[in-house]
This record gives sequence, structure tokens and C-alpha cells, in this order.
Amino acid sequence: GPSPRAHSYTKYNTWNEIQDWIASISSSNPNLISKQVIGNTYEGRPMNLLKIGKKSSSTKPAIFMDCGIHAREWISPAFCQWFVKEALSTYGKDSQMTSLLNQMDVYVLPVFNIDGYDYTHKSNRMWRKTRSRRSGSGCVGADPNRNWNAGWCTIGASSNPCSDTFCGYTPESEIEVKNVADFIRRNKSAIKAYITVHSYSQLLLFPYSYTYELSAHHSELLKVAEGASAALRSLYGTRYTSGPGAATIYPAAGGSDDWAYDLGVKYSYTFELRDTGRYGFLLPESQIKPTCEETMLAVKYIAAYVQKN
Ligand code: ING
Ligand code: ZN
Repeated sequence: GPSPRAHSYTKYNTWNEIQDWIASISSSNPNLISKQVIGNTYEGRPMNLLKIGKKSSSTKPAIFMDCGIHAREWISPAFCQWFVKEALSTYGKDSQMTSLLNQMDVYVLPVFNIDGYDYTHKSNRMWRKTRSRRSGSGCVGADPNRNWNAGWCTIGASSNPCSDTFCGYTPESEIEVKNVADFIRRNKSAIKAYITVHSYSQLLLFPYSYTYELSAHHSELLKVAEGASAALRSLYGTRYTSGPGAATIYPAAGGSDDWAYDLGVKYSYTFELRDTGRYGFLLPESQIKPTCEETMLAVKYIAAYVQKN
């Protein structure tokens, strides 16, 4: 058959390109990476979850990271692809990555909201939500970061199906949210950290967003976020602000980081990648490489902290 084109990590790939990449990268690195389908999206696309780590006979502690909860935030899936590439190419060379993947597994969901992501490539670049439909409403989709069972729909979310922050008809009404929540619940004892990647604003957020109350681990979560932000800034001087979601960006219930934290995953973080609004969601492809390089430092900082704690 035709020989596959090399995958580009410095452009915004379509879902079809990412799907081909998932298949080829996992089959060419069987000792470090495996994939599993955790369910299908509303429109029937398979949600492939990658597991990166040295094979072990026993269950290893793990970090779960997802990208692309929101369709239009294209830099986010680009980062998950970059992370997987870097993990595989630096294992056995970079001592921190080697130690991390020897001791832990990193689950990576490259695109959470696949239907929405595909829609932003084909129809509406600024689409945010899922693409689910219900009889009785002409409006499509719910906000997959308002649909988790964490203060669901109490603040910073809308019960209007036409809103961009529609919380859905019930918690986990969106099948993509249900699939990920089921996976995390099933693997709850292994999962030590949850990282979700959004854009934009250059923030490193942690619980809570559904309330202004501080979490039980506030000072530790802040300390780790500030260390991660300092690591990120060391490369190109990019400034991030760290803090709990409600006070740092806006109060918003039903988010994935609050849900994971309340389930018992202590180290739960939301990244808001570049930029601060000049290009916003339309971040030029020339910024993919520097954004991913600096974000790697922050994610590796959090991972190293979780590994030793
Ligand atoms: N920002 C997030 C959003 O879903 C957020 C901010 C983080 C809300 C954590 C709730 C919990 O609105 C973007 N850019 O999507
Ligand atoms: Zn987002």
C-alpha cells in the first residue's frame, strides 16, 4: 500500500491524521505504548486512550492527561501529540523521563471531544461543545467542561441548550464525559494526578472552580503549580498565573479537574496554554513548537513531584 506520510508535530492535524498517528505510533513502539478504546463519541468515533510507560506485571501508579475537551482549542491536542513523541524519544536518554516511565504510566487522551474537533476543521472553527442532539431542541451539543458531577450547573454554566456553556441535561449526559469518568473511576486507585489541557490565557488552575472555598490541599497544589510555572517560564519567559479556578479565571461548575479532585485524585490541574488573547484560539502554527516545549517542562515538573510523593 501507499507509504504513510511522516506525522507533523508543528501543524494542526485533522482528526483523520491524528487517528492514523495513534495507530502507527502505538504499533511502532509496543514496549512503551499501548492503546485501548474507552468508548465511542456521540457520532461514533473511537476514543483511543494511549498508555505510555515501561511494561510491568503489576499495576503502576499513573497520571491521566487529556487534551481537546473544547473543540476550538487546537493547541491542546497538538500538545498531547508532542508529549507522546517526546516521551518516546527521550525515554532512555533523559533521566527524568526514563525514571518517570519506569515507575509510572501516563495515560494520554489526545482528543477528548473528537466530534467537535472534526467540526471545527470542516464547518465552524470556533465551535466549543460536543455535537450531541436531543429531540426538542434545535441546538447542538453541551459543554464537556460543565458536564461533570461537581457542583453540576450551579454556577458559571447554563441550562440553555443553545448556550456555549450548556451543562447538559444531566451530569455525564455527554457520552465522551461518561467514557472518561468511567475509566478514571475504574482506575481510581492507580491514578495519582489528572491533567487537562485547554487554551487560552496562560494559567495553571486547580480546584475549586465550582466554589470560592479553598480545597483541603490548597497550599500544596499552589506550591506545585508555582514550581511548574517557573519551569515553564525558564525556557522562553512565558508568564503563567497559578491559582484556584474560581478566583483566577471565573467560577464555573461541572469541570473535570474539580470532579477528579473530589473523586480523590489530589493533583488535579487545568492548563490554559498560550496566548493571552492576541491570537486566542487561532494561535499560529509557528507557536506550536515553543508552546509545547515550554509546557513539557511544566508537565514534567508536576509528574516528578507526583512521582516522589
Ligand atoms: N477555560 C475553562 C472553561 O471550561 C475552567 C476554565 C477550568 C472552568 C476548570 C472550569 C474548571 O471555561 C477554557 N478556556 O475552556
Ligand atoms: Zn477549554
